[in-house]
Amino acid sequence: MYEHFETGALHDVGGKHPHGSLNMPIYQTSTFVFDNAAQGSKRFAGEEAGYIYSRLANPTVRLLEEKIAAMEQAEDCVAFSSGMGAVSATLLTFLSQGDCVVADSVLYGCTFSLMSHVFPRFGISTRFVDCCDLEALKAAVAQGCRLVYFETPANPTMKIVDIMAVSEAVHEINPDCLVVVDNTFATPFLTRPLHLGVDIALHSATKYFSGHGDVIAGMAVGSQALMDQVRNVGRKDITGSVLSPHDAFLLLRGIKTLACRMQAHCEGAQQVANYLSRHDKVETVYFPGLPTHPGHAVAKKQMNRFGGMVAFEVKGGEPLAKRFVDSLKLCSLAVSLGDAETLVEHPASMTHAAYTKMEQEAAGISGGLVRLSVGLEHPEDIIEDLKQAFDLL
Ligand code: 4LM
Repeated sequence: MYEHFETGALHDVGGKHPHGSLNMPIYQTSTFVFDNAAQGSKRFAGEEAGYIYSRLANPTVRLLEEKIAAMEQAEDCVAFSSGMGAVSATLLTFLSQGDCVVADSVLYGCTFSLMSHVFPRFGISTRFVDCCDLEALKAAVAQGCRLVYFETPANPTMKIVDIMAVSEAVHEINPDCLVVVDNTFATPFLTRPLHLGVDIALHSATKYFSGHGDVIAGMAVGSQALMDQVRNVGRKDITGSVLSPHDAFLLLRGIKTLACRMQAHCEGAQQVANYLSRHDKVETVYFPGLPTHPGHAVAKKQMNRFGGMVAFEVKGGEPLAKRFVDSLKLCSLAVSLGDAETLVEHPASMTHAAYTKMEQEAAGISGGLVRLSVGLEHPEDIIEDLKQAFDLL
């Protein structure tokens, strides 16, 4: 393991690859041949190390898992074929009928949907709270809870949750209650949640890990004991949400440049947020790097920089927000985030459309809210595009 993040992201765990290949080969195989029946039985019994079948493990995917575990300074990582694969497989590994989840009210729309619409079908309930309100959180956990779940920065409002304060409060009430954070917006380059007391961190690796808008993938990281269960139950048996070796290769390529891309995303987002905060057609800017953001002090404590995501409310609400996004030329109107290109979307009608109007209001997702994933273009060009779109309002 290397001391500096940049070096660890570039140099492979475990050294050289076959034939001196600089990059890990793509082991595009579903299955692995045993020497004999005795060897096959031993592998199945866990008495001999070695590959069996790519739903269980694959060398290219395994290297990626080891690399991401090292980046998060976690004991292990399990890769999935999507971020939602990571979320659902991890949650279903640990939740049973009759269990209760306590979750923050601001979540990615499909995660919210899973908890509020799908889990009840299996007898799993969710109490939604504001994890910034520690008293409300403690009261909800004290009523009985198997797992606490939140995002920080949260999608799409950029709410910052104090990871250490939440982990300590929850574990004090119930040491067995799992604290799970979705670390997609921060990445381990900005925040390492396991150091701050959470049990499991999740990622949509579709976003910054890939960085190029060409892969759908997810990750779970945590202790060996927890990840063994996630791998053997949530991935192998429940969801079968297996990452393909080719997508693992693309992710290994993407994460070589994660550190320098994140620096540029953070720099661009800060400049864009500063510009927006001075614009008279903007009601509010949500970016943790602004001193006016309610989570600024906590963000300074738990993030190395403030990330590449910015949200803001356009004055005049939904009609003007939609006219604004329709007028952008450089920024692409698309969901997803963390790509090289700047992406813009309207959360209330797109990523968070699964929330009812009332739920959106409670979570602070207004019709005027616009979300920007600041890309790697020159920040002045992004600002110029925003300016021409505002001028048309
Ligand atoms: C989006 N997000 O917001 P896959 N966790 C977080 C996310 O933002 C997402 C996922 C998990 C968006 C997708 C369209 C915080 C996704 C789910 O899309 O399944 O890799 O990740 O624009």
